[in-house]
Amino acid sequence: FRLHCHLLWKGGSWLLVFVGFVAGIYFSGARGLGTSPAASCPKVCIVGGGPAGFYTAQHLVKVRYVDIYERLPVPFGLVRFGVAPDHPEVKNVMNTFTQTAQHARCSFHGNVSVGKDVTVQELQEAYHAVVLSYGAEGNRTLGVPGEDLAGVHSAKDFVGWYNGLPTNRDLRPDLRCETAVILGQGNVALDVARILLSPVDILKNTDITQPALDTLAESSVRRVLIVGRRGPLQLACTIKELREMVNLPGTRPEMEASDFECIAKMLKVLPRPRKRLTELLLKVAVETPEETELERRNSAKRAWGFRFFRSPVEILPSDDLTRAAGIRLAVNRLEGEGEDVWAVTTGEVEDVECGLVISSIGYKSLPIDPAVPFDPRKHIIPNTMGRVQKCAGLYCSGWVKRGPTGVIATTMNDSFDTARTLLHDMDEGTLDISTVKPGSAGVTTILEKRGVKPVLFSDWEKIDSEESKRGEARGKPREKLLDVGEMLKVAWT
Ligand SMILES: Cc1cc2nc3c(=O)[nH]c(=O)nc-3n(C[C@H](O)[C@H](O)[C@H](O)COP(=O)(O)OP(=O)(O)OC[C@H]3O[C@@H](n4cnc5c(N)ncnc54)[C@H](O)[C@@H]3O)c2cc1C
Ligand SMILES: NC(=O)c1ccc[n+]([C@@H]2O[C@H](COP(=O)([O-])OP(=O)(O)OC[C@H]3O[C@@H](n4cnc5c(N)ncnc54)[C@H](OP(=O)(O)O)[C@@H]3O)[C@@H](O)[C@H]2O)c1
Ligand SMILES: *[C@@H]1O[C@H](CO)[C@@H](O)[C@H](O)[C@H]1NC(C)=O
Ligand SMILES: *[C@@H]1O[C@H](CO)[C@@H](O)[C@H](O)[C@H]1NC(C)=O
Ligand SMILES: CC(=O)N[C@H]1CO[C@H](CO)[C@@H](O)[C@@H]1O
Repeated sequence: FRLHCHLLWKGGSWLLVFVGFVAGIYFSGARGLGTSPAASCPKVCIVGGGPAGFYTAQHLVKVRYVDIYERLPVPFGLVRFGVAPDHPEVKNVMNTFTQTAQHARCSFHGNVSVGKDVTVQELQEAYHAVVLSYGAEGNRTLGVPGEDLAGVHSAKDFVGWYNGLPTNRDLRPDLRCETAVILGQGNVALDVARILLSPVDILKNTDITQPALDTLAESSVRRVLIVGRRGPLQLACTIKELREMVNLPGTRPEMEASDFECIAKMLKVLPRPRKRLTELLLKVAVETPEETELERRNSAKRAWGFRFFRSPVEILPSDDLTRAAGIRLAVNRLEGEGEDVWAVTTGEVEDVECGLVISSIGYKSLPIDPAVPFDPRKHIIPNTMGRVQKCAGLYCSGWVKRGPTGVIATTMNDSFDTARTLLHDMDEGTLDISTVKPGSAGVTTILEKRGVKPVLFSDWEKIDSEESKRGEARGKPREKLLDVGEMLKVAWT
């Protein structure tokens, strides 16, 4: 076992390995691969194969063995199942993740649901450290009557549907209505609005799933309202995403000028990113457009707009009570000052007719295993700089560490931070790595007993090439497999 360990380690201690082997001497108690060839290999595993998992691994593989356990047979988390199909450049990070997965000290084990197929305690018995990077797989709920009606979806499910997440394959949203209301004004809300309104010609060469493309081609949705409980100065999307809406072919903005009273005079006190976002918003919402823009808007068949100062009160049912036919919104005013501004209702309400309601008010992490502490209020794993509180050897990174906000670069930074914390603990001796642990060999035995067969990275590469092949036939970068059973079949043949 130790010899095997040494042979895998290519990082500059070959001579020592040789000397150690010939002499048959095994030093004991030494810590860290680099310090002595005879030290046991400290082993780390990561739960979740999204950006947090891969970036944590990227930093750790420089000096440690790292195994990644992922529930799905396919890697990359929200880069595959979240990032919009018309943002292919964002998905280039998959190349970096692939390099990490192919590193000699990294291995990927898909189709393993931690908390179900193997417990966190079992992982801790097999590894010196376990990093939880399993993201935010739940959605926040509106908590209003009518939320369960047909025609009401969480953005998480809607996005999962057009991006081929197996659990959302059967969502089949009904798009035979004129108006869709999206609740929430973050970047996810804008992704959903853009997908609903994009000309199918733009989407057809992306990796959007074919069933979603077919449904969108038949869509009657002509108007998308993006509703926020606070005002234009609290808009949660970023400027690049707003600009994409503004420039979306075949659409015109439809705003209410009264929402923007008093905004212009605030501009000069705003910090720079907020100022630029607000300037663009004002340009679109209240300024008189130039001639060519006016013509463009007049010929547009579809419309989108923000509605501010509105909170959902109730989803209104159709006459036969079977599905959503509208939404009742409470009219708000703002209280507080500066960054700390919140909405209070004025008592006034307003009804909007719509056949589709998409709630995009944020994702939510879920507890994974009773052995892991969980903050039921913040919906994160309580941690200090990535160390799970009161659990030696447990760490966390990504959305489950910080909450469901931040772009991939933010997730990268905080994953590197967690990896540094972990290595620091190993080097300082606060994390015990003196005992020999079996690593993936131990977990594989447990999984075998339970009839769970992992999908290795080389298996995923078969799925990947099958998807590329199917995509090529349609002029798409890939046509995703939508069914776990089919993924497994391709992986294992
Ligand atoms: C719709 C959407 C679009 C986005 N678009 C962009 C964008 O264009 N640009 C950008 O920079 N950022 C974007 N982001 C943000 C970015 O996706 C996140 O910052 C990042 O994905 C968070 O990484 P994570 O690894 O913490 O979570 P995730 O990406 O969710 O990864 C978690 C992984 O853990 C796995 N997992 C869950 N439970 C278990 C379990 N029990 N056992 C094993 N594995 C498990 C999941 O299957 C998943 O693969 C977007 C986010 C969303 C929601
Ligand atoms: N292209 C990209 O770079 C991209 C694409 C998608 C996602 N992402 C990132 O992924 C992260 C998650 O995005 P997100 O859009 O889900 O989250 P988000 O940016 O936090 O936006 C959530 C929105 O929901 C609203 N909201 C929350 N609770 C509400 C409630 N109870 N009632 C009414 N409205 C409520 C928020 O309004 P309040 O402000 O009033 O709370 C906000 O408008 C973000 O950091 C985002 O930037 C990036
Ligand atoms: C969000 O998730 C809950 C379960 O946590 C579910 O019951 C609800 O229908 C989902 N959808 C919406 C729109 O909130
Ligand atoms: C990530 O960290 C670097 C270096 O500390 C910093 O310059 C950058 O702004 C950070 N990016 C994000 C998105 O937080
Ligand atoms: C988590 C998961 O999807 N596990 C699957 C792994 O593969 C077996 C088939 O061998 C499925 O039955 C499991 O559901």
